[in-house]
Amino acid sequence: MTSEFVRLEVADGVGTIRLDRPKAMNAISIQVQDELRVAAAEATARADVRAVVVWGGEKVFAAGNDVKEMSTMSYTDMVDRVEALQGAVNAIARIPKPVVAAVNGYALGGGCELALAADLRFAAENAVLGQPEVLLGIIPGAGGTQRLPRLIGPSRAKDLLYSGRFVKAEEALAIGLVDRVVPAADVYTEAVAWAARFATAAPYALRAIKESVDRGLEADLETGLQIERQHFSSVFATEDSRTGMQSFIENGPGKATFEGR
Ligand code: DAK
Repeated sequence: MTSEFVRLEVADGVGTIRLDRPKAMNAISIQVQDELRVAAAEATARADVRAVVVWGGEKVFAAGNDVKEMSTMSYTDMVDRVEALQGAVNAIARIPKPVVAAVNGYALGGGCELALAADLRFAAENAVLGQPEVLLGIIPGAGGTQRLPRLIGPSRAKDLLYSGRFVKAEEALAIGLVDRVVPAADVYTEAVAWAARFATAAPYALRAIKESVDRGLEADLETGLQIERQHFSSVFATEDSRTGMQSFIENGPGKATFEGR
């Protein structure tokens, strides 16, 4: 499939999933959703992608799902599409590598949900986030009612979901919706710098951490600890675990060169 609005750009171990539909403020149409899934699959599969940045460019992250397209869809159209639609954002959430969203400008509705699917979010000082679906008479459908309360707590999430109000970067930082606020010109480079730290890290250990945290958060503590035990044991099957521990013994902490095996 040739992608028109979403591309994966890879440099120095970091893959950037770049949304590029500027005429419609990166609105996430069905085509964009399909292309996001393809990009997520490629970022997952490629061994030269060790960490991922999701970025919408310097002006806007994404103003939401494509309202014009959505307004033409019937109930049965939506029943047929809903899993695929949610699947695009889930595909980003399930990339088994560190993923950071770099948010310039608006991240609204499906755009905010896309940012929520990342492991963390860096925002520009001019970033504006929110879930304004209720103002359209609909609700978030790509994880907003689930990932947002898990991230910022149910009361704050309901305030945002019920009102549909926009949240500026400063408030987003205060409530934990974003993790770092930087000047607009620096958001992407800061996100790439964060991701680049993992280009030489042990990828199967990172994968096991992500899986343990994400799956564990969906479960009770005892189940989460069991998930952790399984992943903890499984990383002992990697060459990187031999390399890492041997390097510590011989050279001290943090000096291992990992082969990613
Ligand atoms: N969809 C389509 N076009 C959009 C758009 C969107 N979400 N947002 C902006 N645009 C278009 C505008 O229509 C306009 O197009 P032209 O008139 O030039 O053709 C162009 O982008 C520039 O927008 P504005 O003229 O409005 O620019 P402003 O700077 O004045 O305002 C704004 C920017 C982002 C504040 C405003 O455009 C706005 O409020 N946009 C809508 C934001 C919104 O409501 N977003 C939530 C959409 S609902 C699902 C999964 C997920 C979802 C649904 C289902 N399933 C799994 C089933 C998610 C739903 C949503 O995201």
